[in-house]
Amino acid sequence: MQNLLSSERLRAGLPARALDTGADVQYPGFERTAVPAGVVHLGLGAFHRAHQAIVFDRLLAAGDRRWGVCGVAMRSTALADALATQDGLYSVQIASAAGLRWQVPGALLHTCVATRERDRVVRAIAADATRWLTLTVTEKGYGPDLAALIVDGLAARRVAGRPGLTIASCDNLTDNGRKLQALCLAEAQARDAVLASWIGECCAFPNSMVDRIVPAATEAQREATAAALGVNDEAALSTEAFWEWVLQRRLADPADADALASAGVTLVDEVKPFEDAKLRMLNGSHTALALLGAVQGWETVADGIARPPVRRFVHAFMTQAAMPGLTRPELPQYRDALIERFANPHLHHRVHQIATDSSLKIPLRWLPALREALDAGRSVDLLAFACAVWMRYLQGRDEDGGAYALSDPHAQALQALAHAHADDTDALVHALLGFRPMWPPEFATDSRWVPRVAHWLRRIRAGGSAAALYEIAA
Ligand code: CS2
Repeated sequence: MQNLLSSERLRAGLPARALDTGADVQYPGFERTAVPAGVVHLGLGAFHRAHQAIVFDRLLAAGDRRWGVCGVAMRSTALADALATQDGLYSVQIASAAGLRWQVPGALLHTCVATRERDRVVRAIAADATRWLTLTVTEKGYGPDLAALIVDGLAARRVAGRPGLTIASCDNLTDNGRKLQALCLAEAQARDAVLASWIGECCAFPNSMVDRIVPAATEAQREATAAALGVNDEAALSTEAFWEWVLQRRLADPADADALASAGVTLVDEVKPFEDAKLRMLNGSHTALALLGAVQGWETVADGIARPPVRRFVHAFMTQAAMPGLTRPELPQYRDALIERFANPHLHHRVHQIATDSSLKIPLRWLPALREALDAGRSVDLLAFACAVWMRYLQGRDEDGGAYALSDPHAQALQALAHAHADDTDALVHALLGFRPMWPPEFATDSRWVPRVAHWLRRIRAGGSAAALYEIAA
């Protein structure tokens, strides 16, 4: 079987059908060799390659040559190297109600690895052709190492007399652009006040909301691609047809707004209504579903949605826990569309993937809604149930006795608490809600919250999560 790159049609950059397998495939619609990298992207995971890279591919196909990508894996050498041997090409399977189609985006031109080739990354950020820096480094990526890398690149740009960049965080963080800006400015300030003010004046850090469900790539996906396209692809991905990118109109080059809008990006002055709706409704219920799925032993989000009580719970969670206080237009339609997206049977979005780093996700996804519900005197039961499921999840064993490992920076500390108080529900709830890296102090003592979490954890422990779910979703 041919490697993806060895297809003559791909080399020529011609739109064509797959190698006569009959699959519906869209190849890059532009001559890739003539394109410089105008974007440096940090975090070469599946999400970027199925989201921003496809937007940039559209712009390139429309003749705007400024959006080629230098993709930086933060650590994973295997992925960056596999992509390098395929000349940056990979296939994305897109599953909608209308069926399956494939796209091979051509925007990714070069790859490198931050931990292995740091100088190359710094030079790419400083390069003349570079205009944008985009990021998908996950919640835990926003630390001093990231700031140092970006600021090294920006310092080199300034010394070379080059203009500033648009630096767009595309991670699921509240106020992602502002947070990244604060991180970079603090790092720059510690080195050199002039550099810090140059960054403040010349670089733009828009907030953004990005959305597309992109499960982690699997061997099964690689095999499906080989069967459908007749090529081997070590970096094959699958995703849904839906995507959304809402970006704050705060760009180093304001003219980029029109370019991005022409490719389907929504430019707004205020991202918050979109970001809040997405974090609380999509990501908030994703986390609740993931933890419940891990405890009940089902594999994917779609497996869960296929169960009527789970579907009822998600509907109730979005409607009663997440939606009050949100201002994105047409919330009921947004909710119904989300539940349909979760039900997509082609996605194989594993609950354990979403449960990764839950201790970092829960504060972003559940706390704002919880705080508002408490302030408004509304019931917090759906959130308390979800929280109790998280506590049960920390046991590391599903309800059929199957063991699983937690992938979470706080796993050890949390599991130690869970085991220390395994026999006493109230003590366990008290200890876990007192875990300061996750919960602000008031959530350890609030008499409208703590007893409800304890109530649901007791129900789950006594009769199992399915019975408790049946009650809460009734
Ligand atoms: C998911 C997200 O893994 C997770 O935590 O909630 O990756 C989710 O699929 C995306 O944000 C959808 O846009």
